[in-house]
Amino acid sequence: MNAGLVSMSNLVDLDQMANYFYNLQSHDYIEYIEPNYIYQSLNLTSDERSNELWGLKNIGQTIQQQSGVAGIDINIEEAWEITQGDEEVIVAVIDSGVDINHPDLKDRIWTNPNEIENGVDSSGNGYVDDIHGWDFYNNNNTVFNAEDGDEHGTHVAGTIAATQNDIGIVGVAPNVKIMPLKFLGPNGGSLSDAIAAIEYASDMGATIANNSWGGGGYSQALKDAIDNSGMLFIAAAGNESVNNDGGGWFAPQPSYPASYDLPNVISVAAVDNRGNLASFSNYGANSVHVAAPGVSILSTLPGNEYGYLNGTSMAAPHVAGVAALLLTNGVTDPLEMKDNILDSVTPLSSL
Ligand SMILES: [Ca+2]
Ligand SMILES: [Ca+2]
Ligand SMILES: [Ca+2]
Repeated sequence: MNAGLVSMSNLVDLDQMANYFYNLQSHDYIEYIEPNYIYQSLNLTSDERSNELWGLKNIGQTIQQQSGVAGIDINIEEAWEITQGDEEVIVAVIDSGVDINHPDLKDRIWTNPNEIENGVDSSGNGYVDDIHGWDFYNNNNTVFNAEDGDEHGTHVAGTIAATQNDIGIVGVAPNVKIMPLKFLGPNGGSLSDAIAAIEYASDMGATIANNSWGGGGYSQALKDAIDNSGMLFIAAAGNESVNNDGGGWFAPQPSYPASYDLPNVISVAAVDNRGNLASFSNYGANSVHVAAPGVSILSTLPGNEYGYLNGTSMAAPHVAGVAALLLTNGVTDPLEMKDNILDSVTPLSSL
């Protein structure tokens, strides 16, 4: 006879339990007896607030007053059994600035291997002292400016790659590097700066770019820059609650850059911790490819802070992190990365 499993769901006093086992175990036909332990779900990592990262691991925990549905997450633990990323993998964050001194980000920031701080363009790429990227908004090498805010890019960077340590949060791909490319200031950014940032990312070795920004009309120049970049271009679908496929009176035009019909673009909608499309999220059966966690997302904020933000801007970096794990695992072609991501999604009835 095989070992039996005894349900211990009823509370008993210890003496009673010991006697119960003693009597059973003395039976000739029973090899051993063990209690059917009830295991508690452990925190995702030792990072202090990892249990708040429902997008990575949703066990039904309540986040900002909304209880989740277990399993509505990106299933990160299975991916991490294979890889948590590699520092050779560079994800460009084309956004506002990134607080490169944040304790959860400082070890995750890309460094230009051919540049030194000496007042001249040592690396010969047209940018002077671009040690950790470039600020296209202020046109200098300071990729973080507290006076500009720079919360947005800092938050996005944390979702992609915050360090696994004992503090704060952990990113989707906690071993990869972030290339901070700032083109958004307090009042937005320009088309020409966006294009320059995309070209920089591509030229300097990023294979994946996160683009949690949008607005403006169709631009052939921007479309060409994305097309020619050779990168996987992950773009937030937008937060206007409209159908990016267009056609309706309320959606006179799609949301760009997410809606450029290019093979290397992934457009990302946002879902909440119950698997529902976020009320603000754009959608589109043809023009939006995937949805990812984008409501009540905890991540890094400037000045050693953490906070919750909502938006398709928060969903896109979850996908960028997944792409970075794929790249680490040998999927080097951006179009293959996209196919892998689109082929591995779990259908949701809300979508
Ligand atoms: Ca340079
Ligand atoms: Ca230099
Ligand atoms: Ca951390």
